[in-house]
Amino acid sequence: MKEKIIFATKNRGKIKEINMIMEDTNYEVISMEDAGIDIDIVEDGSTFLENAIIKAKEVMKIADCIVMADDSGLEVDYLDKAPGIYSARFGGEDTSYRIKNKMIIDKLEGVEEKDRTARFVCAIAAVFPDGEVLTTRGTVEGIIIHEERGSNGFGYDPIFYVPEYSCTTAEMDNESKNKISHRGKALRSMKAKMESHRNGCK
Ligand code: ITT
Repeated sequence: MKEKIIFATKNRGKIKEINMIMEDTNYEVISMEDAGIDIDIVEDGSTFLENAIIKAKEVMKIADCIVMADDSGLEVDYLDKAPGIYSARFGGEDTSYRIKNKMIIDKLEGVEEKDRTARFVCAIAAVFPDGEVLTTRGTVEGIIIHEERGSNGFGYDPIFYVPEYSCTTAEMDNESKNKISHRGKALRSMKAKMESHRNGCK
């Protein structure tokens, strides 16, 4: 039987991507909602990693299995790496991504291609019932384009163009995005670390 992991997120886009990556493991990843956990977590860390640990530990207080969480976001170099850890709150928590994306595009008005560099960052924390914490991080580099393109993915995907693939992450299917994405990379590293942890290595 597969071992259960609760992924401490309310973001359905993330759960969809995570389940695809964890499919071939001995773990069954379930959302907080599926675990019947409905709590609001204050993400008051100063880095992606601190926030990921905060989320996982907060849920661990009321869970009986491994809890994993990620904190992720978009860093735009021209905006001094904003919105960064404030990506979900940028322009207001309840503001649609159509508007948030437009706000980023507007802030980069007139900015040359070479200065439109950005990256998605993802930090993942896995907290075990014995208190052990494993962490990983992944990034993907891209540029901010001038208008939204594509309807897959979520959040800032429609304005995040990956030159290597000549498309935005919203124009990739889930499988392709997972192969190159910040979350895909961080999660595959986490899979490897958990395998070593299972075998008794640090
Ligand atoms: P949880 O905290 O419940 O997991 P959240 O959406 O608030 O959900 P974060 O705090 O990690 O998640 O905020 C990340 C935000 O960064 C997310 O809402 C998106 O706006 C953006 N983001 C992260 N990964 C992304 C991706 O793969 N594609 C597009 N946008 C992404």
